[in-house]
Amino acid sequence: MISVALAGNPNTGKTSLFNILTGSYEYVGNWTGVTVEKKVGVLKSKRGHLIDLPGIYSLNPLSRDEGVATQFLLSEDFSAILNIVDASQLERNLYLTVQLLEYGKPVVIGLNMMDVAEKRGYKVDEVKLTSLLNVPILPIVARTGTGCDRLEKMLGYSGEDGRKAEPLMINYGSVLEGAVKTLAAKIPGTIQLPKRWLALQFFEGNALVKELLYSQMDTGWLERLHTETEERIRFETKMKSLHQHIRQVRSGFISSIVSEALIRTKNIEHTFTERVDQIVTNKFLGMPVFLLFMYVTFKLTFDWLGTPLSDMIDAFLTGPVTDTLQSLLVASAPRHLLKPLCLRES
Ligand SMILES: Nc1nc2c(ncn2[C@@H]2O[C@H](COP(=O)(O)OP(=O)(O)OP(=O)(O)O)[C@@H](O)[C@H]2O)c(=O)[nH]1
Ligand SMILES: [Mg+2]
Repeated sequence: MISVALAGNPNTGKTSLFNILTGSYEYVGNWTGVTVEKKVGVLKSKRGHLIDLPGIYSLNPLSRDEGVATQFLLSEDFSAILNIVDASQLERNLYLTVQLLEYGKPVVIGLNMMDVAEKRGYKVDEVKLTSLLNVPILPIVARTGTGCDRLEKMLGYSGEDGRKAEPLMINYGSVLEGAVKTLAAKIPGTIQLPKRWLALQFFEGNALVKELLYSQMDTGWLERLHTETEERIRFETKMKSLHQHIRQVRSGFISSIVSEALIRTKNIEHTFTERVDQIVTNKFLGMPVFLLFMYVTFKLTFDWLGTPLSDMIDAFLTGPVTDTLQSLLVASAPRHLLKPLCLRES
């Protein structure tokens, strides 16, 4: 029986693919320590289980919820990873893919949202991508199920025999490569996880990996190694941190792959949303635009609209509404009852 982890960025079609491959959930619970749903299903072919991991952009968790996928890689026994990639956001999605490939378990990539990519004027050359990443890649449409059966068959090839895949090797430069080797050699045999991946994640600042290594190794030595390596990286690469250096090397690797595997089929005019996005997410314009919107919202609420509106409502209630009610009451209710209470002055 194979056990496959379904991983990918948020909103890339994981649940759609999960439903197509399994039919239904066999088990729905919570991951330990967090209120994130844990969904496990049986593959329709009855070959094994599929585990739906929460959507993440990177294995370097920013919150406890995001840590679920990393915790899974650190503590669970599984045979393969099914990585779903949004073809219309290829560059961004490949960041997680690279981290998963560095782990060294068999990975199969389902290239989803091909229709969206096509609409945006892109085509992904999956044959090229397959050879560049050295991993099986299949285009799918998770919404309709197109290509999903073939993907499932590939999973069997990757995970059934429990063989290890060759991890992706990116060269992070002599300083970091040296430090990674030093650390990997010192990680005790009790931690039965890919040593190079652990070392890279440690230097990248992955809190869960740090916690694991600190619990079984000399904390002072680890901290010194991290600080010394970071200082040398700062000196040699002008990067601010190890995290930034690793991110930059990976992004360079991904850009070179994308430039070869992504083909522009037609020049599509930017949509209105994309043009607005360009302005509001701009490095320099973003914050002033945000403050301007906050100012306008504040002024609208309290000055331009709020005060005149509340004055109008007030005038309406104390004017015509009160007068009409007063006349109605005077006309309908017994005068001797109302007069002493509210109509004394009239
Ligand atoms: N156009 C298009 N839409 C798709 C495709 N696959 C899934 N979708 C749609 O994308 C949306 C998100 O799909 P989900 O399956 O919920 O994605 P997810 O990765 O589970 O999302 P999160 O759990 O929120 O991270 C849904 O509206 C799907 O119908 C596809 O191949 N093409
Ligand atoms: Mg989902």
